[in-house]
Amino acid sequence: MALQRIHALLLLLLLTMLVLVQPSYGQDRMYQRFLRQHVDPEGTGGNDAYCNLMMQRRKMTVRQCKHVNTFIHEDIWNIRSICSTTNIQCKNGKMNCHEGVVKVTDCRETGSSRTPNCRYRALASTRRVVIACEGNPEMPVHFDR
Ligand code: PAX
Repeated sequence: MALQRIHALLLLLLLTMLVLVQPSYGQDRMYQRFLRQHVDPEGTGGNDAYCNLMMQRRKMTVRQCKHVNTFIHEDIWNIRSICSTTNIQCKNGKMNCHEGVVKVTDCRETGSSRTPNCRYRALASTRRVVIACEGNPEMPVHFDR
């Protein structure tokens, strides 16, 4: 009887912990969008063809050509670890931004670009980036600069 109660209590504790560490639906949706738009750990990036293909593949050319987009070439755990660095101010004034140095490809739309044939100029570098994070545990939800 006592053993059954302990089992029930342990199960309840486990379920409570699972609920607590789950991101909310909205945050998870924003995190998934961040992954789609900004994370490409395998890619080396670097040239215009990469941007032209990836911007289309990651669905940023559907209704209009997204003007600027950065792909980060780092493991997702490295990117998530940026969220545990000191809070800094985002462009919108919120204090949930964090900075880190990562390998990136910045894709910038060219003058001749027209949807659906969006065209980009690529710039590969290792640079300081600023991302906004939310949730508990904190996860990236927005690329600030
Ligand atoms: P977003 O669309 O601006 O923000 P992006 O990376 O796709 O970002 P919704 O529900 O759509 O409104 N947001 C935030 N959430 C939490 N905390 C803070 N501080 C915050 N700021 C914004 C994605 C969602 O995050 C919310 C925001 O309201 C969105 O939620 O850059 C425009 C885009 O270009 C990218 C980054 C932006 O796209 P802009 O004009 O603001 O500078 N981008 C920009 C990039 O990829 N690389 C770059 O170098 C630059 C400069």
